Amino acid sequence: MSEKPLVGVLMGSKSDYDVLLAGIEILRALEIPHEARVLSAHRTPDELVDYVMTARERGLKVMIAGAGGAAHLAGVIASKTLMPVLGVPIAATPLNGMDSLLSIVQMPKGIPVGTLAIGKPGAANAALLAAEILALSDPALYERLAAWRAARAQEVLAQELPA
Ligand code: RP5
Repeated sequence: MSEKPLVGVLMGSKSDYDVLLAGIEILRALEIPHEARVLSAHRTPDELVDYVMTARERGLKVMIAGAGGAAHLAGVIASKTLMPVLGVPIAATPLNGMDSLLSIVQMPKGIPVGTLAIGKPGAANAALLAAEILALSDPALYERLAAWRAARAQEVLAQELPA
C-alpha cells in the first residue's frame, strides 16, 4: 500500500500469519491502508513498545493484534496507546486457542482490548470492526463497507441446495 497505513496488524510470530491473513485480505478488499509486522510482547518487547509509541504520529488509527498461547501482545499494546486495540486469539498450543482467548479477553479493568473469536473468523471480524471504526469518519469507506456486506448477503441468497 502506498498510502500511509491506518491499521497496524501485529502478530507475535510469523506462524500466526496464516490466521491474520484472513483479516489482511479484508483490509485489502476494502482498500484500507495497513501494515503488518511480527513483533512479540516477550521476544521483542523493546521493539514492540517503540512501534506502539510511534504509531499515532505515523497516522495509525486502529491496531489488530493476533497471538497464541499466553497471548499478552494485545494487552501490552493497549497499555501503551489510546487507539482501539482488537485482539485475535490464535490456536497455537494443545489448548486450541482457549489459552489465548482467555488471556486476551480477561484484561483487567482500565486497559481495554476488543476481543474477537479464535482464529480466522476472529481475524476477519477484527478487520471489519477496524473498518467500521474508520468508517465513522470516512463516508467513502462506509459505502465500500456497505457494498461488501451487501455482497455477502447476495452470496447467501444465491446458495442452492441439492435437489
Ligand atoms: C506466540 O507464541 C505467537 O503469537 C504464536 O502464536 C505462538 C507460537 O510462536 P512460534 O513458536 O510459532 O514462533 O508468541
